[in-house]
Amino acid sequence: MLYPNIRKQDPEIAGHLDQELKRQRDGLVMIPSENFASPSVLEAAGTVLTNKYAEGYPEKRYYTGNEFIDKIEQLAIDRAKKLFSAEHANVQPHSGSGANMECYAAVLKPGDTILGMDLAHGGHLTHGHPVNFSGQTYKFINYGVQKETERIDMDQVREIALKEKPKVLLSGATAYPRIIDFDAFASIAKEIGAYAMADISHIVGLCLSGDHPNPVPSHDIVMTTTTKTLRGPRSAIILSKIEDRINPDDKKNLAKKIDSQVFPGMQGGPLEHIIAAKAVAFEEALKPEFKEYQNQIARNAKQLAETLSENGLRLVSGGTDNHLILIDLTETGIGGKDGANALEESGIYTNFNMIPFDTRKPFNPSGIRLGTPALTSRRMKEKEMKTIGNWIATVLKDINNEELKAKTKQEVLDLTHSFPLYEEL
Ligand code: DSN
Repeated sequence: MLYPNIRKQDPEIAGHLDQELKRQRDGLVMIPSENFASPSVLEAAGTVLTNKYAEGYPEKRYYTGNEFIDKIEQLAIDRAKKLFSAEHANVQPHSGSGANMECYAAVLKPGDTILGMDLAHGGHLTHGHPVNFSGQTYKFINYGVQKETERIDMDQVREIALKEKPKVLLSGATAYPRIIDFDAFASIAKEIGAYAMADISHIVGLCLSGDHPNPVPSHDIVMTTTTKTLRGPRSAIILSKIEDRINPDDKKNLAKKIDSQVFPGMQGGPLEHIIAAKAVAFEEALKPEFKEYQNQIARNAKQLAETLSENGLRLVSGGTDNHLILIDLTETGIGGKDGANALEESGIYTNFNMIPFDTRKPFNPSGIRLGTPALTSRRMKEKEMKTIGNWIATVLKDINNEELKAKTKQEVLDLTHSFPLYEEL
C-alpha cells in the first residue's frame, strides 16, 4: 500500500496524493519541463536524509554526524562530473532560479551588465526580467529571435555583445524549439572577454545524448535543473571550469567563487535527501538506455510537430530540433489559455506561453508550449505521437465542443492504460 503512515495519520493529504498519482497516470503530461522521476529517485527523495543539517561541503562541514552524508554528496559530485565531463560540480543548489542567482553572484557585482535571451522570445524569468531579482540586480540586455525566421541570429547576438560589452554572455531558453549554437556563444564571449554561461535546464538530456550540442566543453559556467529531460528530483546543479579565465589573478578560482556563493552566499543547509536523489538520477543517466531515451524524445517531438503542421497548425519557427514545440494559435482565433484549458479538459496537459512578438498578454497569450519528455518516459513512440497530434489539433479547432472533449478524454484514458506509469508503486 502506498503511503501507509500518511494514510493512517492524515487521510486528507493521502487522498490528494492518490488523486494526483491518478491524474498523472490517466492523462498525457506534455508540459515540456515536466517528467516522471524513476521510483528509485522518488525513494531517495523520501529518506531520513531530510533530517540532517550539513552546512558546508564534504569533509568541511559545520555540523557533526556527516560521515554518510559526505559519502552521498561526494558520490553525487563525482557522478555529475563524470556524466558531464565537467571539471567542477556543485550539487547543492535547491532550484534552477537559485542556481542562476548563485552563478551571477559568483562573477558579477550588482549593476554589472549581462546579455541573455528575452523571456518574451523564449528565455527565462531569471534571465533578466524586470519583475525578477535578475533584472532588478543586474543590468540585463536582451537578444531575441528574428521576426522572419523565429530563430536566434548569432550575428545579431555578436553585434549587441560588441556594443554592450557584457561581463556574462548567457545562453539557454525555456521556449525555444531550435538548436542553440553554443560554440558561437563561447567564441563571442571569448572575443569580448566575457564569461560564457549556459542554462541548459530544458535540453540537458539532449546535450548528454548528442541530440543537441553540449556547452560544457566550451563554457565557463553551465547550470541545469535536474528535473526536466534529466528526469531527476526538483533541484539544480552548477558545472564549471576550475580556473577563472577572465580574472586569473583573483584569490579564489571560478570553482571556489561558485561554491562560496552557493554556501554560505545564498543557501544554508543543503537538502541532502534531494542530493541523494540527484546521485541516483546521475547514475541512471550514465546508463546507455538514457541516450536511447533522449534520442526517442527528439524523434517523438519531430513526429508530433509534423502531425500538428499537417493539421494546419502554425508552429513557431516551423518545427522543432529538440523536445518542445510552440504552437501559434493566432490563426485559430483563440488564446493559448483557452486552448490549453480545452486540452486539459481532454486529459492533455500543456501550458500556455508567449510566442515571439506576441500581440496578446501573458495571461492568455497566443501560444501553447508542449513537449515529449514525459510521454517518452512512458515509452510512447512516433505512432502514439501521430494519434496524439491529431487529437490536439482536433480539440484546438473546436474548443467549445463538450462532446469532443469528453470523447478525447476517454481515448486518452484508453491509450494511457497501454503505457502504465509507476506500476511498482
Ligand atoms: N518553469 C520552468 C519551465 O516550465 O520551463 C522553467 O523554470
